[in-house]
Amino acid sequence: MKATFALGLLAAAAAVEGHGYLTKPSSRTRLGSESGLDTCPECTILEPVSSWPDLDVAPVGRSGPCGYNARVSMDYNTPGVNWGKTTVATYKPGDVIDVEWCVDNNGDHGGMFAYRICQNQTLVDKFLTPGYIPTNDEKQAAEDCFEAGTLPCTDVSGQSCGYSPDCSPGQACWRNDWFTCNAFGASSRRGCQGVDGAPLGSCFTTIAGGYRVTKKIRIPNYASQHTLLSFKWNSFQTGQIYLSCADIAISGSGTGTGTTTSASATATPTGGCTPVSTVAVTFNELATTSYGQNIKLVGSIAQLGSWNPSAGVALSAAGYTSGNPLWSATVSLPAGTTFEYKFVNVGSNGAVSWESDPNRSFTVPVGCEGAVSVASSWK
Ligand SMILES: *[C@@H]1O[C@H](CO)[C@@H](O)[C@H](O)[C@H]1NC(C)=O
Ligand SMILES: *[C@@H]1O[C@H](CO)[C@@H](O)[C@H](O)[C@H]1NC(C)=O
Ligand SMILES: [Cu+2]
Repeated sequence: MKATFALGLLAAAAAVEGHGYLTKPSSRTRLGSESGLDTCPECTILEPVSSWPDLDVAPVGRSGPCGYNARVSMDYNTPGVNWGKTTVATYKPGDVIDVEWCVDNNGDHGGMFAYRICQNQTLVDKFLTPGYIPTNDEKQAAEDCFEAGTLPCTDVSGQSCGYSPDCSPGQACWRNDWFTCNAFGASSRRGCQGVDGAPLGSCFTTIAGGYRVTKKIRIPNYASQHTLLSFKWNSFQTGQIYLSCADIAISGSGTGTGTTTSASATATPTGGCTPVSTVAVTFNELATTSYGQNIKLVGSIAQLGSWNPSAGVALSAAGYTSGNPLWSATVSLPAGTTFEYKFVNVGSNGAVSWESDPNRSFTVPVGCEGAVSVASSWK
């Protein structure tokens, strides 16, 4: 009896110490810490939840995809004093970039972690609005989108993507799209700190000093002037999940948008590839239409009809369902072209209704990617 009781106390003590957060690119949590408002950036915890072996089952609740730090009552799902209002890094679609999180010396619970991007701007915008705290339903809807937008380890060629030594074949954690920490009970290079084997103090935590954990991820072929990179670490030892996010831009132009505040957040080109001159840009627009109506793409360049709807590009409804009213078209455009555009709804009698202002804008990426896609919803 006594032994069991003592073990219970130990487990409870372990559960309130340590932990980790996204440091590169600079997460909202890191900026909260650097502003002096968050006295324990590694303490943004979602608990108690089922974090293992199924990495996807726990609802995020108020933690949302950006994290809630109950210790300092800080909700990182809304812009704060010096985070969330501007982007901290600008990447290009297809870039392979270095990312880093920091695990505390007292709270290295092992397990697995992932980086995610939600490609639905409507959902993400809720997290970019100063003064607005998303509801738990909005947090969960965004989390589901982030889960669907997991950036697989296996997307980066040359990166080794192993299975968790604490997971067995057949368990839900037996997957290598997520990244894994080393064995929780290993005698050397154990847990998450063992991934890099970096020295204590190689990143900042407030409890017992941190160990950096670095990986590479590939930015998807998606464009947004302001979106979020969410980090999620599922603990093996405790029923805990750690969430944090960073404000980033994904842009073909790579200039004039956002500011890079962390040198290591600078995008690293994939290298060794041949730049393309023409890019196939696929526009995926969600627009609910009734029978006889069609969606067209009209914009400032000749390829998009020079703002003349009759000369615009007709979208296809081949992928349209009532649950996912998808219209799409692919247009070949010269790399580096910048243009404005809108979608129009053309009725069966030819009447044209335009999306609301402002105009949308896009710059075709310059680089090695021959194809990109742009997702949007009728506005
Ligand atoms: C994006 O989210 C909105 C709001 O939940 C939803 O209505 C829309 O269908 C989503 N778009 C896609 C492409 O899933
Ligand atoms: C959108 O572009 C059209 C054509 O250049 C222009 O007339 C209109 O003022 C633009 N709308 C906004 C809100 O800037
Ligand atoms: Cu912990």
